[in-house]
Amino acid sequence: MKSLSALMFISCLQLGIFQQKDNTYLIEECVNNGYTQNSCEKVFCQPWQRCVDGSCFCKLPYQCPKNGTLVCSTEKRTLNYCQLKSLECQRKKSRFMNRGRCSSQETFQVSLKPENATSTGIIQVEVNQSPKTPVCGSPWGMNEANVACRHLGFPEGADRTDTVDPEEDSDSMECLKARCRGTETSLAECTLTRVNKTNEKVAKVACHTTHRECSPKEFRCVNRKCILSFKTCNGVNDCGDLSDEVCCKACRGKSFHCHSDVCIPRKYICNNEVDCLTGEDETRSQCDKKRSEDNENTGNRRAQQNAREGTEVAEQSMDEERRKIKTLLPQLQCGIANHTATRRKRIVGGFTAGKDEFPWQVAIKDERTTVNCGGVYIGGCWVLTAAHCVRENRAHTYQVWTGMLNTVVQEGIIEAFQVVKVIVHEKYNTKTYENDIALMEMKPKDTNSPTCYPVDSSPVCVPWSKYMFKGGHQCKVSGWGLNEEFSRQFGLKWGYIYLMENCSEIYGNRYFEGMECAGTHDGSVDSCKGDSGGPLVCFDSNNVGYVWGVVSWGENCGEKGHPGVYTKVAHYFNWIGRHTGLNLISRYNL
Ligand code: 4AZ
Repeated sequence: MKSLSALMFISCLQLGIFQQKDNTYLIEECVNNGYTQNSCEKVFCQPWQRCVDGSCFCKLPYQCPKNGTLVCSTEKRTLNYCQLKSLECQRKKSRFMNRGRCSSQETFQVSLKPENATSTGIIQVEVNQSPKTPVCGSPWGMNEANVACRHLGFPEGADRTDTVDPEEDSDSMECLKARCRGTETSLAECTLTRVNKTNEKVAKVACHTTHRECSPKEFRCVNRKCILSFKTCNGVNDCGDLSDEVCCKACRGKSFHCHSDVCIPRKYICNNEVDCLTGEDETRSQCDKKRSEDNENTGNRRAQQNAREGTEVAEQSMDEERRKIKTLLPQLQCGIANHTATRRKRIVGGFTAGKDEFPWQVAIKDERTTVNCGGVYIGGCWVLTAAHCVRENRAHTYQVWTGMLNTVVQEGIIEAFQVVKVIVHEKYNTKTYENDIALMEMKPKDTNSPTCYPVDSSPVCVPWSKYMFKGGHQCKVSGWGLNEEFSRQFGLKWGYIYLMENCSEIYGNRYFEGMECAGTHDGSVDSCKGDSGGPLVCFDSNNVGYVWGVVSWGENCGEKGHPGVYTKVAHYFNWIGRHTGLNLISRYNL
Protein backbone atom coordinates (compact mmCIF):
# COMPACT_ATOMS: atom_id res chain seq x y z
CA MET A 1 0.00 0.00 0.00
CA LYS A 2 2.71 2.35 1.06
CA SER A 3 4.80 1.96 -2.06
CA LEU A 4 1.70 2.39 -4.17
CA SER A 5 0.83 5.73 -2.60
CA ALA A 6 4.42 6.86 -2.98
CA LEU A 7 4.24 5.91 -6.61
CA MET A 8 1.00 7.80 -6.99
CA PHE A 9 2.58 10.81 -5.38
CA ILE A 10 5.40 10.77 -7.89
CA SER A 11 3.09 10.38 -10.84
CA CYS A 12 0.92 13.21 -9.54
CA LEU A 13 4.01 15.38 -9.40
CA GLN A 14 4.78 14.41 -12.95
CA LEU A 15 1.26 15.25 -14.02
CA GLY A 16 1.57 18.55 -12.26
CA ILE A 17 -1.53 17.96 -10.15
CA PHE A 18 0.07 19.45 -7.06
CA GLN A 19 1.06 22.68 -8.61
CA GLN A 20 -1.02 25.80 -9.09
CA LYS A 21 -2.69 25.30 -5.72
CA ASP A 22 -2.37 28.98 -4.91
CA ASN A 23 -6.07 29.55 -4.47
CA THR A 24 -5.87 33.14 -3.31
CA TYR A 25 -4.62 34.37 -6.66
CA LEU A 26 -4.99 31.86 -9.47
CA ILE A 27 -8.31 30.70 -10.92
CA GLU A 28 -7.80 27.02 -11.60
CA GLU A 29 -10.52 26.41 -14.23
CA CYS A 30 -9.11 29.34 -16.14
CA VAL A 31 -5.50 28.12 -15.87
CA ASN A 32 -6.60 24.82 -17.41
CA ASN A 33 -7.58 26.67 -20.58
CA GLY A 34 -3.93 27.51 -21.24
CA TYR A 35 -4.42 31.23 -21.95
CA THR A 36 -1.42 33.32 -23.01
CA GLN A 37 -0.69 36.71 -24.52
CA ASN A 38 -2.17 35.22 -27.69
CA SER A 39 -5.59 34.67 -26.14
CA CYS A 40 -7.76 37.55 -27.32
CA GLU A 41 -10.55 36.56 -24.96
CA LYS A 42 -8.20 37.86 -22.27
CA VAL A 43 -5.99 40.54 -23.78
CA PHE A 44 -5.71 42.60 -26.95
CA CYS A 45 -3.63 41.20 -29.77
CA GLN A 46 -0.66 43.10 -31.09
CA PRO A 47 -1.59 45.59 -33.81
CA TRP A 48 0.10 43.35 -36.42
CA GLN A 49 -2.11 40.48 -35.39
CA ARG A 50 -5.82 39.83 -35.54
CA CYS A 51 -8.11 37.89 -33.29
CA VAL A 52 -9.66 34.80 -34.90
CA ASP A 53 -11.62 32.26 -32.84
CA GLY A 54 -10.07 33.49 -29.61
CA SER A 55 -6.44 33.44 -30.73
CA CYS A 56 -4.16 36.09 -32.16
CA PHE A 57 -2.95 35.34 -35.68
CA CYS A 58 -0.37 37.20 -37.72
CA LYS A 59 -1.73 39.77 -40.14
CA LEU A 60 -0.30 39.99 -43.61
CA PRO A 61 2.01 42.98 -44.15
CA TYR A 62 -0.48 44.62 -46.52
CA GLN A 63 -3.04 44.74 -43.68
CA CYS A 64 -0.78 47.16 -41.80
CA PRO A 65 -1.40 50.91 -41.84
CA LYS A 66 0.57 52.41 -44.72
CA ASN A 67 2.14 55.29 -42.88
CA GLY A 68 4.46 54.35 -40.09
CA THR A 69 8.07 54.62 -39.05
CA LEU A 70 10.52 52.93 -41.37
CA VAL A 71 12.85 50.37 -39.87
CA CYS A 72 15.58 48.11 -41.13
CA SER A 73 15.32 44.34 -40.94
CA THR A 74 18.12 41.89 -40.20
CA GLU A 75 18.04 41.10 -43.93
CA LYS A 76 18.77 44.78 -44.63
CA ARG A 77 15.35 45.50 -46.02
CA THR A 78 13.68 48.83 -45.29
CA LEU A 79 9.98 48.56 -44.45
CA ASN A 80 7.59 49.93 -41.88
CA TYR A 81 7.57 48.56 -38.35
CA CYS A 82 4.16 46.91 -38.56
CA GLN A 83 5.09 45.17 -41.80
CA LEU A 84 8.31 43.92 -40.29
CA LYS A 85 6.53 42.64 -37.19
CA SER A 86 3.93 40.94 -39.34
CA LEU A 87 6.63 39.11 -41.31
CA GLU A 88 8.47 38.26 -38.12
CA CYS A 89 5.24 36.99 -36.57
CA GLN A 90 4.72 34.60 -39.50
CA ARG A 91 8.26 33.30 -39.69
CA LYS A 92 8.70 33.24 -35.91
CA LYS A 93 12.17 34.67 -36.12
CA SER A 94 13.60 37.93 -34.79
CA ARG A 95 14.14 40.38 -37.64
CA PHE A 96 14.36 43.86 -36.19
CA MET A 97 17.69 45.59 -36.76
CA ASN A 98 17.27 49.29 -36.17
CA ARG A 99 15.08 52.31 -36.45
CA GLY A 100 15.24 54.17 -39.74
CA ARG A 101 16.20 53.10 -43.24
CA CYS A 102 18.88 50.50 -43.79
CA SER A 103 22.38 51.76 -44.35
CA SER A 104 25.48 49.72 -44.95
CA GLN A 105 27.17 50.11 -41.58
CA GLU A 106 24.31 49.38 -39.20
CA THR A 107 24.69 46.25 -37.14
CA PHE A 108 23.20 45.11 -33.87
CA GLN A 109 24.41 41.92 -32.30
CA VAL A 110 23.70 40.33 -28.96
CA SER A 111 25.91 37.62 -27.49
CA LEU A 112 26.66 35.89 -24.22
CA LYS A 113 29.89 36.07 -22.30
CA PRO A 114 31.92 33.88 -21.99
CA GLU A 115 32.09 33.27 -25.72
CA ASN A 116 31.55 29.53 -25.28
CA ALA A 117 28.39 30.00 -23.25
CA THR A 118 25.32 28.38 -24.73
CA SER A 119 22.39 29.62 -22.69
CA THR A 120 23.75 31.28 -19.53
CA GLY A 121 26.00 34.29 -19.28
CA ILE A 122 26.49 38.03 -19.29
CA ILE A 123 24.59 39.86 -22.02
CA GLN A 124 26.74 41.85 -24.41
CA VAL A 125 25.60 44.11 -27.21
CA GLU A 126 27.59 45.17 -30.23
CA VAL A 127 26.13 48.23 -31.95
CA ASN A 128 27.61 49.30 -35.31
CA GLN A 129 31.04 47.72 -34.87
CA SER A 130 31.68 49.52 -31.58
CA PRO A 131 33.17 47.27 -28.87
CA LYS A 132 30.96 44.78 -27.12
CA THR A 133 29.12 46.52 -24.28
CA PRO A 134 27.49 44.72 -21.39
CA VAL A 135 23.88 45.43 -20.40
CA CYS A 136 23.59 47.21 -17.05
CA GLY A 137 22.33 45.32 -14.04
CA SER A 138 19.69 47.93 -13.36
CA PRO A 139 17.02 48.00 -14.56
CA TRP A 140 17.25 44.29 -15.27
CA GLY A 141 14.10 42.27 -14.82
CA MET A 142 12.21 39.43 -16.43
CA ASN A 143 10.88 41.70 -19.19
CA GLU A 144 14.38 42.56 -20.34
CA ALA A 145 15.75 39.04 -19.77
CA ASN A 146 12.94 37.43 -21.76
CA VAL A 147 13.65 39.75 -24.67
CA ALA A 148 17.41 39.14 -24.51
CA CYS A 149 16.86 35.38 -24.58
CA ARG A 150 14.37 35.62 -27.45
CA HIS A 151 16.93 37.68 -29.31
CA LEU A 152 19.49 34.93 -28.74
CA GLY A 153 17.12 32.34 -30.19
CA PHE A 154 15.39 31.02 -27.08
CA PRO A 155 11.69 31.51 -27.86
CA GLU A 156 10.48 30.79 -24.31
CA GLY A 157 12.68 33.50 -22.86
CA ALA A 158 14.60 33.38 -19.60
CA ASP A 159 14.52 31.03 -16.64
CA ARG A 160 16.40 33.36 -14.31
CA THR A 161 17.91 36.80 -14.17
CA ASP A 162 20.97 37.76 -12.19
CA THR A 163 23.40 40.65 -11.86
CA VAL A 164 27.14 40.34 -11.35
CA ASP A 165 30.12 42.64 -10.88
CA PRO A 166 31.73 43.47 -14.20
CA GLU A 167 35.02 41.77 -14.89
CA GLU A 168 38.16 43.83 -14.31
CA ASP A 169 39.59 43.18 -17.73
CA SER A 170 36.35 44.14 -19.43
CA ASP A 171 37.06 46.27 -22.51
CA SER A 172 34.12 48.55 -21.97
CA MET A 173 33.78 51.33 -19.42
CA GLU A 174 30.15 51.63 -20.29
CA CYS A 175 27.00 49.59 -20.05
CA LEU A 176 23.66 49.78 -21.82
CA LYS A 177 20.59 50.39 -19.75
CA ALA A 178 17.76 48.41 -21.35
CA ARG A 179 14.10 48.94 -20.72
CA CYS A 180 11.67 46.62 -22.47
CA ARG A 181 7.92 46.10 -22.49
CA GLY A 182 8.59 42.38 -22.48
CA THR A 183 6.89 41.46 -25.74
CA GLU A 184 9.74 42.54 -28.03
CA THR A 185 11.65 39.94 -29.96
CA SER A 186 14.86 41.94 -30.21
CA LEU A 187 16.76 44.00 -27.66
CA ALA A 188 17.05 46.67 -30.34
CA GLU A 189 13.32 47.32 -29.95
CA CYS A 190 13.77 48.31 -26.30
CA THR A 191 14.95 51.68 -24.98
CA LEU A 192 18.71 51.47 -24.79
CA THR A 193 20.75 54.11 -23.02
CA ARG A 194 24.50 54.14 -22.84
CA VAL A 195 25.85 55.03 -19.37
CA ASN A 196 29.19 55.02 -17.56
CA LYS A 197 29.33 51.83 -15.65
CA THR A 198 31.23 52.85 -12.51
CA ASN A 199 29.63 51.02 -9.62
CA GLU A 200 27.14 49.34 -11.94
CA LYS A 201 26.60 45.64 -11.90
CA VAL A 202 25.98 43.97 -15.23
CA ALA A 203 23.13 41.78 -16.42
CA LYS A 204 23.34 38.03 -16.48
CA VAL A 205 20.72 35.63 -17.73
CA ALA A 206 19.88 31.95 -17.89
CA CYS A 207 17.79 31.31 -20.98
CA HIS A 208 15.24 28.53 -21.00
CA THR A 209 16.40 25.46 -22.84
CA THR A 210 15.07 22.18 -21.55
CA HIS A 211 11.79 21.49 -19.86
CA ARG A 212 11.70 19.99 -16.40
CA GLU A 213 9.03 19.13 -13.89
CA CYS A 214 7.99 22.07 -11.76
CA SER A 215 8.24 21.79 -7.99
CA PRO A 216 5.17 22.20 -5.76
CA LYS A 217 6.22 25.79 -5.12
CA GLU A 218 6.28 26.56 -8.80
CA PHE A 219 3.76 27.45 -11.46
CA ARG A 220 4.02 25.81 -14.83
CA CYS A 221 3.71 28.37 -17.61
CA VAL A 222 1.93 27.44 -20.82
CA ASN A 223 5.33 27.51 -22.54
CA ARG A 224 6.36 24.90 -19.93
CA LYS A 225 8.77 27.08 -18.05
CA CYS A 226 8.58 26.84 -14.25
CA ILE A 227 8.35 30.06 -12.25
CA LEU A 228 7.98 30.50 -8.51
CA SER A 229 4.28 30.59 -7.60
CA PHE A 230 4.57 33.87 -5.77
CA LYS A 231 5.51 35.48 -9.07
CA THR A 232 2.11 34.77 -10.60
CA CYS A 233 -0.48 37.57 -10.70
CA ASN A 234 2.03 40.31 -9.93
CA GLY A 235 1.77 42.27 -13.18
CA VAL A 236 5.16 41.02 -14.37
CA ASN A 237 5.26 38.73 -17.38
CA ASP A 238 7.64 36.23 -15.79
CA CYS A 239 6.60 33.37 -18.06
CA GLY A 240 7.26 35.45 -21.14
CA ASP A 241 3.98 34.23 -22.66
CA LEU A 242 1.89 36.07 -20.04
CA SER A 243 0.33 32.81 -18.82
CA ASP A 244 1.16 33.73 -15.20
CA GLU A 245 -0.97 36.90 -15.39
CA VAL A 246 -4.19 36.01 -17.21
CA CYS A 247 -6.16 33.90 -14.71
CA CYS A 248 -6.05 35.94 -11.55
CA LYS A 249 -8.75 36.38 -8.93
CA ALA A 250 -6.68 39.20 -7.47
CA CYS A 251 -3.33 40.83 -8.15
CA ARG A 252 -0.29 41.06 -5.91
CA GLY A 253 1.37 44.24 -4.76
CA LYS A 254 0.54 47.32 -6.74
CA SER A 255 -0.39 45.57 -9.97
CA PHE A 256 -3.86 46.28 -11.36
CA HIS A 257 -6.69 43.78 -11.75
CA CYS A 258 -8.65 43.97 -15.02
CA HIS A 259 -12.26 42.73 -15.02
CA SER A 260 -11.07 39.95 -17.34
CA ASP A 261 -8.94 38.62 -14.44
CA VAL A 262 -5.67 39.79 -15.96
CA CYS A 263 -3.01 41.56 -13.86
CA ILE A 264 -1.26 44.48 -15.51
CA PRO A 265 1.66 46.54 -14.18
CA ARG A 266 0.74 49.69 -12.31
CA LYS A 267 2.57 51.79 -14.88
CA TYR A 268 -0.02 50.77 -17.50
CA ILE A 269 -2.76 52.56 -15.57
CA CYS A 270 -3.69 55.84 -17.21
CA ASN A 271 -0.90 55.66 -19.82
CA ASN A 272 -3.27 56.49 -22.70
CA GLU A 273 -3.41 52.93 -23.94
CA VAL A 274 -6.29 50.62 -23.08
CA ASP A 275 -4.90 47.38 -21.66
CA CYS A 276 -7.97 45.89 -19.99
CA LEU A 277 -10.60 44.61 -22.46
CA THR A 278 -13.26 46.89 -21.01
CA GLY A 279 -11.02 49.90 -20.49
CA GLU A 280 -11.01 50.16 -16.69
CA ASP A 281 -7.29 51.00 -16.67
CA GLU A 282 -7.93 54.29 -18.47
CA THR A 283 -10.94 55.83 -16.76
CA ARG A 284 -11.01 59.29 -15.28
CA SER A 285 -11.42 57.92 -11.78
CA GLN A 286 -8.46 55.50 -12.15
CA CYS A 287 -6.28 58.37 -13.36
CA ASP A 288 -7.35 60.58 -10.46
CA LYS A 289 -6.72 57.77 -8.00
CA LYS A 290 -3.27 57.06 -9.41
CA ARG A 291 -2.35 60.72 -9.38
CA SER A 292 -3.32 61.19 -5.75
CA GLU A 293 -1.39 58.04 -4.76
CA ASP A 294 1.65 59.33 -6.64
CA ASN A 295 1.38 62.65 -4.85
CA GLU A 296 1.49 60.87 -1.51
CA ASN A 297 4.83 59.40 -2.54
CA THR A 298 6.43 62.62 -3.70
CA GLY A 299 9.86 61.52 -2.51
CA ASN A 300 9.55 58.44 -4.60
CA ARG A 301 8.69 60.49 -7.63
CA ARG A 302 11.66 62.76 -7.15
CA ALA A 303 13.94 59.74 -7.06
CA GLN A 304 12.48 58.54 -10.35
CA GLN A 305 12.98 61.93 -11.92
CA ASN A 306 16.61 62.07 -10.89
CA ALA A 307 17.24 58.66 -12.37
CA ARG A 308 15.82 59.83 -15.66
CA GLU A 309 17.69 63.11 -15.80
CA GLY A 310 21.12 61.54 -15.35
CA THR A 311 21.01 59.63 -18.62
CA GLU A 312 21.37 60.30 -22.27
CA VAL A 313 18.98 58.54 -24.59
CA ALA A 314 20.86 56.62 -27.23
CA GLU A 315 18.05 54.78 -28.87
CA GLN A 316 14.30 55.10 -28.72
CA SER A 317 12.07 52.19 -27.87
CA MET A 318 9.64 50.93 -30.51
CA ASP A 319 6.84 50.86 -27.94
CA GLU A 320 5.65 54.31 -28.96
CA GLU A 321 5.46 53.14 -32.56
CA ARG A 322 3.45 50.07 -31.53
CA ARG A 323 0.92 52.36 -29.84
CA LYS A 324 0.79 54.64 -32.85
CA ILE A 325 -0.02 51.71 -35.15
CA LYS A 326 -2.99 50.92 -32.89
CA THR A 327 -4.39 54.39 -33.36
CA LEU A 328 -4.02 54.11 -37.14
CA LEU A 329 -6.11 50.95 -37.32
CA PRO A 330 -9.78 51.33 -38.15
CA GLN A 331 -12.18 51.30 -35.22
CA LEU A 332 -15.87 50.71 -35.44
CA GLN A 333 -18.14 53.39 -34.05
CA CYS A 334 -20.53 51.43 -31.87
CA GLY A 335 -22.07 51.35 -28.45
CA ILE A 336 -22.48 55.10 -28.11
CA ALA A 337 -25.68 56.31 -26.50
CA ASN A 338 -27.01 59.28 -24.64
CA HIS A 339 -27.10 58.61 -20.94
CA THR A 340 -29.48 61.34 -19.94
CA ALA A 341 -31.76 61.21 -16.96
CA THR A 342 -34.93 59.39 -17.78
CA ARG A 343 -38.58 59.69 -17.05
CA ARG A 344 -40.09 57.32 -14.55
CA LYS A 345 -41.95 54.15 -15.16
CA ARG A 346 -42.22 50.83 -16.25
CA ILE A 347 -40.44 46.54 -19.16
CA VAL A 348 -41.35 45.16 -15.64
CA GLY A 349 -40.28 47.70 -13.08
CA GLY A 350 -38.40 50.03 -15.39
CA PHE A 351 -38.31 53.48 -16.94
CA THR A 352 -39.45 55.06 -20.18
CA ALA A 353 -36.59 55.52 -22.64
CA GLY A 354 -35.66 58.92 -23.98
CA LYS A 355 -34.44 59.77 -27.46
CA ASP A 356 -31.01 58.28 -28.41
CA GLU A 357 -30.72 56.33 -25.16
CA PHE A 358 -31.15 52.98 -26.97
CA PRO A 359 -30.26 53.86 -30.57
CA TRP A 360 -29.62 50.15 -31.33
CA GLN A 361 -33.07 49.00 -30.26
CA VAL A 362 -35.24 47.94 -33.18
CA ALA A 363 -38.74 46.53 -33.38
CA ILE A 364 -39.58 43.46 -35.44
CA LYS A 365 -43.01 43.31 -36.94
CA ASP A 366 -44.59 40.69 -39.09
CA GLU A 367 -47.48 41.28 -41.45
CA ARG A 368 -50.22 40.89 -38.86
CA THR A 369 -49.21 42.19 -35.52
CA THR A 370 -47.81 45.37 -34.15
CA VAL A 371 -44.45 44.78 -32.48
CA ASN A 372 -43.99 41.08 -31.75
CA CYS A 373 -40.33 41.08 -30.85
CA GLY A 374 -37.37 43.31 -30.23
CA GLY A 375 -34.07 43.24 -32.04
CA VAL A 376 -30.72 44.97 -31.90
CA TYR A 377 -28.85 46.76 -34.67
CA ILE A 378 -25.19 45.69 -34.87
CA GLY A 379 -24.09 47.68 -37.91
CA GLY A 380 -24.18 47.30 -41.68
CA CYS A 381 -27.61 45.92 -42.56
CA TRP A 382 -27.60 43.46 -39.67
CA VAL A 383 -29.97 42.99 -36.77
CA LEU A 384 -29.61 40.41 -34.03
CA THR A 385 -32.70 38.86 -32.48
CA ALA A 386 -33.95 35.65 -30.85
CA ALA A 387 -34.42 32.57 -33.00
CA HIS A 388 -37.85 31.98 -31.44
CA CYS A 389 -39.01 35.31 -32.85
CA VAL A 390 -38.46 34.48 -36.51
CA ARG A 391 -38.62 31.81 -39.21
CA GLU A 392 -36.08 31.62 -42.01
CA ASN A 393 -38.70 30.99 -44.70
CA ARG A 394 -40.79 33.97 -43.68
CA ALA A 395 -38.11 36.62 -44.20
CA HIS A 396 -40.28 38.55 -46.68
CA THR A 397 -43.05 38.97 -44.10
CA TYR A 398 -40.92 40.85 -41.56
CA GLN A 399 -40.13 44.48 -41.18
CA VAL A 400 -37.43 46.00 -39.02
CA TRP A 401 -38.39 49.36 -37.54
CA THR A 402 -35.54 51.62 -36.52
CA GLY A 403 -35.46 54.88 -34.63
CA MET A 404 -38.70 54.10 -32.87
CA LEU A 405 -39.50 55.01 -29.28
CA ASN A 406 -43.24 54.89 -29.15
CA THR A 407 -45.30 52.44 -31.16
CA VAL A 408 -48.18 54.86 -31.58
CA VAL A 409 -46.70 58.34 -31.36
CA GLN A 410 -43.91 59.28 -33.74
CA GLU A 411 -41.02 61.08 -32.03
CA GLY A 412 -37.96 60.66 -34.27
CA ILE A 413 -37.26 59.45 -37.78
CA ILE A 414 -38.76 55.99 -37.87
CA GLU A 415 -37.78 53.79 -40.79
CA ALA A 416 -39.19 50.44 -41.83
CA PHE A 417 -36.74 48.11 -43.56
CA GLN A 418 -37.76 45.03 -45.51
CA VAL A 419 -35.87 41.88 -44.60
CA VAL A 420 -33.93 40.02 -47.28
CA LYS A 421 -32.64 37.18 -45.17
CA VAL A 422 -33.16 35.50 -41.82
CA ILE A 423 -30.44 33.24 -40.43
CA VAL A 424 -31.53 31.10 -37.49
CA HIS A 425 -28.75 29.37 -35.55
CA GLU A 426 -28.28 25.89 -37.05
CA LYS A 427 -28.49 24.33 -33.61
CA TYR A 428 -31.47 26.28 -32.31
CA ASN A 429 -33.70 23.93 -30.33
CA THR A 430 -37.35 24.99 -30.38
CA LYS A 431 -38.13 22.98 -27.24
CA THR A 432 -35.23 23.98 -25.00
CA TYR A 433 -34.47 27.39 -26.53
CA GLU A 434 -30.85 26.33 -26.74
CA ASN A 435 -28.99 28.63 -29.21
CA ASP A 436 -31.92 31.05 -29.33
CA ILE A 437 -30.24 33.50 -31.68
CA ALA A 438 -30.89 34.73 -35.21
CA LEU A 439 -29.65 37.35 -37.64
CA MET A 440 -31.78 39.44 -39.95
CA GLU A 441 -30.42 41.21 -42.97
CA MET A 442 -32.26 44.39 -43.84
CA LYS A 443 -32.81 45.48 -47.40
CA PRO A 444 -31.05 48.77 -48.20
CA LYS A 445 -33.39 51.65 -48.95
CA ASP A 446 -31.41 52.74 -51.98
CA THR A 447 -31.21 49.85 -54.39
CA ASN A 448 -27.96 51.22 -55.84
CA SER A 449 -26.18 51.15 -52.50
CA PRO A 450 -25.45 48.01 -50.51
CA THR A 451 -25.56 49.85 -47.19
CA CYS A 452 -28.27 50.57 -44.65
CA TYR A 453 -27.92 53.76 -42.70
CA PRO A 454 -30.93 53.99 -40.45
CA VAL A 455 -31.09 57.69 -39.65
CA ASP A 456 -32.09 57.71 -36.01
CA SER A 457 -30.23 54.55 -35.12
CA SER A 458 -26.68 53.50 -34.35
CA PRO A 459 -25.11 50.10 -33.74
CA VAL A 460 -24.26 48.49 -30.43
CA CYS A 461 -20.88 46.73 -30.13
CA VAL A 462 -20.71 42.95 -30.24
CA PRO A 463 -18.69 41.47 -27.36
CA TRP A 464 -15.91 39.15 -28.51
CA SER A 465 -15.02 37.63 -25.15
CA LYS A 466 -16.93 35.95 -22.37
CA TYR A 467 -14.56 37.64 -19.94
CA MET A 468 -15.70 41.18 -20.68
CA PHE A 469 -18.49 41.26 -18.11
CA LYS A 470 -19.26 38.99 -15.21
CA GLY A 471 -21.74 38.24 -12.45
CA GLY A 472 -22.93 41.30 -10.59
CA HIS A 473 -22.39 43.74 -13.45
CA GLN A 474 -25.26 46.17 -13.86
CA CYS A 475 -26.67 46.23 -17.42
CA LYS A 476 -29.71 47.63 -19.21
CA VAL A 477 -32.51 45.63 -20.77
CA SER A 478 -35.03 47.30 -23.04
CA GLY A 479 -38.20 46.51 -24.95
CA TRP A 480 -41.88 47.07 -25.66
CA GLY A 481 -42.93 43.97 -23.71
CA LEU A 482 -45.46 43.64 -20.95
CA ASN A 483 -45.05 45.61 -17.74
CA GLU A 484 -45.76 44.39 -14.20
CA GLU A 485 -49.48 44.74 -14.70
CA PHE A 486 -49.06 42.54 -17.80
CA SER A 487 -50.37 45.29 -19.97
CA ARG A 488 -49.02 46.17 -23.38
CA GLN A 489 -46.58 49.04 -23.64
CA PHE A 490 -46.44 51.73 -26.28
CA GLY A 491 -43.34 53.57 -25.14
CA LEU A 492 -39.95 51.82 -25.10
CA LYS A 493 -39.15 50.75 -21.53
CA TRP A 494 -35.85 49.86 -19.95
CA GLY A 495 -34.50 48.68 -16.60
CA TYR A 496 -31.29 47.96 -14.75
CA ILE A 497 -30.63 44.29 -14.12
CA TYR A 498 -27.60 42.37 -12.87
CA LEU A 499 -25.69 39.52 -14.52
CA MET A 500 -25.93 36.29 -12.55
CA GLU A 501 -23.50 33.40 -12.68
CA ASN A 502 -25.59 30.78 -10.90
CA CYS A 503 -28.07 30.16 -13.71
CA SER A 504 -27.61 26.37 -13.65
CA GLU A 505 -28.49 26.28 -9.94
CA ILE A 506 -31.71 28.12 -10.68
CA TYR A 507 -32.86 26.48 -13.89
CA GLY A 508 -31.07 23.09 -13.65
CA ASN A 509 -31.17 21.13 -16.88
CA ARG A 510 -33.11 23.87 -18.66
CA TYR A 511 -29.95 25.97 -18.60
CA PHE A 512 -27.39 25.46 -21.39
CA GLU A 513 -24.03 26.87 -22.29
CA GLY A 514 -24.67 29.99 -24.34
CA MET A 515 -27.37 31.20 -21.94
CA GLU A 516 -27.04 33.69 -19.13
CA CYS A 517 -29.33 34.80 -16.34
CA ALA A 518 -29.87 38.40 -15.37
CA GLY A 519 -32.28 40.09 -13.03
CA THR A 520 -32.58 41.63 -9.59
CA HIS A 521 -32.54 39.79 -6.27
CA ASP A 522 -36.22 40.50 -5.69
CA GLY A 523 -37.36 40.14 -9.30
CA SER A 524 -38.64 43.69 -9.37
CA VAL A 525 -37.02 44.42 -12.74
CA ASP A 526 -37.32 41.87 -15.55
CA SER A 527 -37.93 41.39 -19.23
CA CYS A 528 -41.27 39.90 -20.23
CA LYS A 529 -43.37 38.64 -23.12
CA GLY A 530 -42.83 40.91 -26.08
CA ASP A 531 -39.31 41.90 -25.07
CA SER A 532 -37.90 38.74 -26.69
CA GLY A 533 -35.11 39.27 -29.20
CA GLY A 534 -34.31 42.64 -27.67
CA PRO A 535 -31.03 43.68 -26.12
CA LEU A 536 -29.42 43.34 -22.74
CA VAL A 537 -26.62 45.90 -23.03
CA CYS A 538 -23.64 46.16 -20.67
CA PHE A 539 -21.43 49.23 -20.63
CA ASP A 540 -17.67 49.22 -20.31
CA SER A 541 -15.68 51.62 -18.17
CA ASN A 542 -15.88 54.29 -20.83
CA ASN A 543 -19.63 53.87 -21.31
CA VAL A 544 -19.36 51.94 -24.58
CA GLY A 545 -22.34 49.58 -24.88
CA TYR A 546 -22.04 45.87 -25.73
CA VAL A 547 -24.98 43.61 -26.48
CA TRP A 548 -24.27 41.03 -23.82
CA GLY A 549 -27.57 39.22 -24.09
CA VAL A 550 -30.67 38.74 -26.24
CA VAL A 551 -33.95 38.35 -24.35
CA SER A 552 -34.85 34.67 -24.62
CA TRP A 553 -37.05 33.16 -21.90
CA GLY A 554 -37.72 32.86 -18.19
CA GLU A 555 -40.12 31.38 -15.67
CA ASN A 556 -42.84 34.01 -15.77
CA CYS A 557 -41.89 37.66 -15.35
CA GLY A 558 -40.70 39.57 -12.34
CA GLU A 559 -40.74 36.58 -10.02
CA LYS A 560 -38.25 36.52 -7.16
CA GLY A 561 -35.78 33.64 -7.72
CA HIS A 562 -36.64 33.34 -11.41
CA PRO A 563 -34.42 35.74 -13.32
CA GLY A 564 -34.77 36.24 -17.06
CA VAL A 565 -32.68 34.03 -19.35
CA TYR A 566 -30.67 35.62 -22.13
CA THR A 567 -28.76 34.27 -25.10
CA LYS A 568 -25.13 35.03 -24.29
CA VAL A 569 -23.95 36.94 -27.35
CA ALA A 570 -20.19 36.63 -26.69
CA HIS A 571 -20.62 32.87 -27.02
CA TYR A 572 -21.84 33.42 -30.60
CA PHE A 573 -19.28 36.00 -31.68
CA ASN A 574 -17.68 33.73 -34.26
CA TRP A 575 -21.05 32.62 -35.56
CA ILE A 576 -22.15 36.24 -35.99
CA GLY A 577 -18.89 37.22 -37.71
CA ARG A 578 -19.09 34.24 -40.04
CA HIS A 579 -22.63 35.01 -41.19
CA THR A 580 -22.47 38.76 -41.42
CA GLY A 581 -19.05 38.67 -43.06
CA LEU A 582 -18.38 41.77 -41.03
CA ASN A 583 -14.87 41.53 -39.71
CA LEU A 584 -15.55 44.82 -38.08
CA ILE A 585 -18.56 43.81 -36.05
CA SER A 586 -16.54 44.51 -32.98
CA ARG A 587 -15.26 47.83 -31.84
CA TYR A 588 -11.64 47.00 -32.50
CA ASN A 589 -10.08 45.69 -35.65
CA LEU A 590 -10.24 42.12 -34.47
C1 4AZ B 1 -41.48 35.68 -23.27
O1 4AZ B 1 -42.48 34.99 -23.10
C2 4AZ B 1 -40.61 35.94 -22.10
N1 4AZ B 1 -38.75 37.11 -17.62
C3 4AZ B 1 -39.53 36.78 -22.24
C4 4AZ B 1 -38.72 37.02 -21.14
C5 4AZ B 1 -38.97 36.44 -19.94
C6 4AZ B 1 -40.05 35.61 -19.79
C7 4AZ B 1 -40.87 35.36 -20.88
C8 4AZ B 1 -38.06 36.70 -18.77
O2 4AZ B 1 -41.18 36.14 -24.35
